[in-house]
Amino acid sequence: MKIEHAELRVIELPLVFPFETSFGREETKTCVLVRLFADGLEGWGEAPAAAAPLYNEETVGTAWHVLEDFILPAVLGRDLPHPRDFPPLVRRIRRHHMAKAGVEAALWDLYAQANRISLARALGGTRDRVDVGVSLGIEMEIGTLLRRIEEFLNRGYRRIKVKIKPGWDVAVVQAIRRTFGKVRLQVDANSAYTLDQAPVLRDLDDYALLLIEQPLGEDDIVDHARLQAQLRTPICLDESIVTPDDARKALELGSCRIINIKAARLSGLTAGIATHDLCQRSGVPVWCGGLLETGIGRAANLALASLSNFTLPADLSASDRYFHEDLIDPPVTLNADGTISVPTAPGLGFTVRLGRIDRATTRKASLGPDRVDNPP
Ligand code: OSB
Ligand code: MG
Repeated sequence: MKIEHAELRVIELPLVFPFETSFGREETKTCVLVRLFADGLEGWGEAPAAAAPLYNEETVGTAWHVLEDFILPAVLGRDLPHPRDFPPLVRRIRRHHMAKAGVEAALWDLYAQANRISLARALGGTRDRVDVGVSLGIEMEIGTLLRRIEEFLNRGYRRIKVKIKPGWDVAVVQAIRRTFGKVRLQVDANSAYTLDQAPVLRDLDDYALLLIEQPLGEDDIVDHARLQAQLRTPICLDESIVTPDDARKALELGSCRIINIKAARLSGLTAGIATHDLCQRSGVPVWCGGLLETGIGRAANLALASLSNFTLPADLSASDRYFHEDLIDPPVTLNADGTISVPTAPGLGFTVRLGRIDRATTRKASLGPDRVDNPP
């Protein structure tokens, strides 16, 4: 299909409650949304770069710049029969994975709509519901976190992930185990530790965690291999895996036993599928991570998580865990069995609510083969 026109937006949406990780605290979700027009259809994608370069090196500002000046000019006016034709067009643009992923997601949405199939089916998904969990941030006091966990267990979540950092780790996990018994539990350090802190991470071995996510540096698979050799708990890498080949190398080195797949971190759904397939061939389980996406990004994650080797619960929660009002309808909801259903309608399988998106938009531009900036 020929990509006729594109629209870029920065949106800001207040979170239901602040989310604090070892790298910072967010009260508002900010990201770039990509809307592509082709053959009378429109496709939507989310580039989940944040306001500041703290999770990775991208920001909404860098994503906007690279989308406007490099990525979109490579696709506008072009005929792309399949979304897989997109990555080669932008391969020479180094990194900027989230920016690329926003366009690729919109192309997959268009492709699935044009073929009257769900995005999940277009991606090769096999499941009709996905096992999910909730990711909870660092709080001022352990009691506050325990109350949050209780609230989410009552809502039906069956897997809890908590953020850790030095000084907010073993005591927190111990309190969770004391209060909630053997609930499925995992922790995420977002690179807050160094190898000389291995003894603290070894103490976590006593708490039957599903995994420890990204304990060490985002660019360091060597020390992760040293650490994994000292731990019984599986290490799962998130930030360190930005290409399918990174996954191969980390597995070869023994840097982790599980991989978190976020299509946006990997540059798009195609690279997400490739990473999934590589892990599957190696007998390594994967799960679908999240970046507090709006319904637009979450719908794509949900479709991806329906592939067969996503065997651990996803960081995909219902709309009401993130926002008072999501950008899609119906909102994402949790089933009684702690799963989320994968939509079967064409494309994303949800209705994108343009009025709500307009109200959340803080910056907008329209780009065509002859481009018009900031139309009225
Ligand atoms: O490391 O998994 C992470 C959110 C923002 C940045 C990094 C991470 C996260 C999450 C949120 O854990 C998961 C979700 O979207 O529910
Ligand atoms: Mg993580």
